[in-house]
Amino acid sequence: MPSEIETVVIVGLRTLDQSPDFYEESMVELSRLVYSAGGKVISRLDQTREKPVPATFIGKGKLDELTELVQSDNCHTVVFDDDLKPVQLRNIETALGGETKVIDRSALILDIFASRARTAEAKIQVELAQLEYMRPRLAGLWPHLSRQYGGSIGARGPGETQLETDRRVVDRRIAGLKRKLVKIERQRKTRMKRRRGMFRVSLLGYTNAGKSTLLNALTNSKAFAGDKLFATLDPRTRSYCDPWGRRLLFTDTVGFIRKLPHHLVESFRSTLSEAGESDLILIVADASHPAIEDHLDVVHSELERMEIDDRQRILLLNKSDLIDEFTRIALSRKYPHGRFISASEGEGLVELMEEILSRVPAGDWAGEFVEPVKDSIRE
Ligand SMILES: Nc1nc2c(ncn2[C@@H]2O[C@H](COP(=O)(O)OP(=O)(O)OP(=O)(O)O)[C@@H](O)[C@H]2O)c(=O)[nH]1
Ligand SMILES: [Mg+2]
Repeated sequence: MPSEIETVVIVGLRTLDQSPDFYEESMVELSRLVYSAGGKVISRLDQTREKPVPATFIGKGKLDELTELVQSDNCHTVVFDDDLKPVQLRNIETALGGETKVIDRSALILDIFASRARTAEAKIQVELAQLEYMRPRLAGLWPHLSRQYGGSIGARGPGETQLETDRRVVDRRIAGLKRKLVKIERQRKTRMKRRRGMFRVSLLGYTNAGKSTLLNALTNSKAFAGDKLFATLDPRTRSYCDPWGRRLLFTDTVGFIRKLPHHLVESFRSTLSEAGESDLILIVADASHPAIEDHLDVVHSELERMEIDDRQRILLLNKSDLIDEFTRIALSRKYPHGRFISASEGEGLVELMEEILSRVPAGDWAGEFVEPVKDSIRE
């Protein structure tokens, strides 16, 4: 029902070092993130400035404009495309009258992750990232709340005491979650050891590029794929048996996105470490997306950060069914090593599988596939 959908105004600030195209893509992506979180963008506000205003992020005039917009459209939430400092968050909330929720892109992404996490591991990883994100913002929260409860008397003392208590509670919880993750990590290492000796392929790429669809097509399985950002949070590993009885493992991964909150990257590091153990990386890109170049930049810088940019890889220009001949020629000039495929329509998949199999080194590794791993593979 329309009245139940959260209505959102998105706000962006283009600093002069950002190209208009880059900025525009980021804003379009922010709308998709809002949609993926179950909200609906009803208005958008943009500002170009040399740099953000320390106290309020956007300028005073824009903030007034935002206040008017929020009131006239009766909107529930304002989402900023960049991270807000605690003080900025508080000042903006106050300017908007305290009734409207104000969040930034990181909080929105964390929210989507929280709603998608299914396995115990993903839930812990997301909660950890949320707490780490929230911790420095607690400081802003308390004076704000005490003001709401009226007057300034006692606002500092109890506020600070409460803040300390809250910080301790959050710290304890963070420590507990980290301990749990270490345990899960150990189990993961054992599982990965069992998989040694098998040829492992990881699918990496920007969110919505088609990784899960490709995993399904290559291994004839049914991992969830959907036209939402971050459809996959609990990556699956599927096995594939080639005509000679050799078994390969394919692992799907969480998609990347620009400005991915670093707490999330940190807590998902162990999940991504599986990719670090792989023999071959398939980089999946959405060839039909106008920002494919930016997407690949984000993916490559994440690979560098994960220190797996030295691995054998194949670049896949997916969704080839959606592009015209002109785009195809332009992309093949730009990415001469890229392979056009369509994970959903099947183009290029047989050839891709042949290419993958040709990279499996000869040797006796295939002999190690005794019965086994089935259950651990289908986690
Ligand atoms: N037309 C077309 N659509 C595709 C193709 N491959 C995937 N899609 C669609 O693109 C959307 C995203 O696909 P997913 O496989 O979920 O993408 P993903 O990379 O796993 O995304 P995340 O899990 O969010 O990171 C879905 O709606 C798919 O049906 C393709 O080759 N052609
Ligand atoms: Mg997926």
